[in-house]
Amino acid sequence: MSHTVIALHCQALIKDNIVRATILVGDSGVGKTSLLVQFDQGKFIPGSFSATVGIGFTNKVVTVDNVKVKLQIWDTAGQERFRSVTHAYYRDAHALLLLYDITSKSSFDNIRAWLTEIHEYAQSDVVIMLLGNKADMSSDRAIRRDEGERLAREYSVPFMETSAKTGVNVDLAFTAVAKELKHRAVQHPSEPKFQIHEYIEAQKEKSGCCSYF
Ligand SMILES: Nc1nc2c(ncn2[C@@H]2O[C@H](COP(=O)(O)OP(=O)(O)OP(=O)(O)O)[C@@H](O)[C@H]2O)c(=O)[nH]1
Ligand SMILES: [Mg+2]
Repeated sequence: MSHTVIALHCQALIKDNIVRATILVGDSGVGKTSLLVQFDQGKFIPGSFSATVGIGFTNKVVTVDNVKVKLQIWDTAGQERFRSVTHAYYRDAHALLLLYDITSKSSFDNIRAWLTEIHEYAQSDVVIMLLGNKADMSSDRAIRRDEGERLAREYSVPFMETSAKTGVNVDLAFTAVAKELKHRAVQHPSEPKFQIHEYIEAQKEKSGCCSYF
């Protein structure tokens, strides 16, 4: 085999096997595990809340522009006593979904502390997305959507409201991250740069369109 053929062959292998680590973080009870179960299995298990102990692992393959992106998703425990376990995973994460609960002001107020922690422990180029979860609970809403949008703008991170219960925007959150990671890994010179903010704005389901909000 010539060098060119070997190089092309290796490139194809890399293209077909993009593996990227994505970490879910946020206060206990905001719905990280529920979001992941909805994304992975398409279901929501109502009932008593069972807090994650330590960390959970799920692999999920997302196909982006005919390229398979394997997301290794790390579901962290939000409880304070597991914080040192979470810290150990930040460094190897390529993407990070940061959640708050739209019915919990304290989970929203803690986002700034989470971002400080992320900037301290994670890689500087980590893809960050802010998610306001439990968007189906409109009657208990404590944080308006525009407050989430404003905070996200302040930190230049994309934002959307999700519901692990109804599934609203759940696939989109993970797909947008997978697309960003794929474009970073395989950037064709002729291709325009992927704009995650624009993609999300065009795809997301907003208040007004759905009865959930
Ligand atoms: N209505 C509604 N309830 C939700 C949603 N997401 C999670 N819940 C509920 O909120 C509670 C906490 O959800 P979890 O997914 O376990 O929360 P977590 O963020 O993983 O919590 P830790 O593992 O302790 O960090 C559970 O009772 C869920 O059923 C949602 O989108 N809508
Ligand atoms: Mg959990």
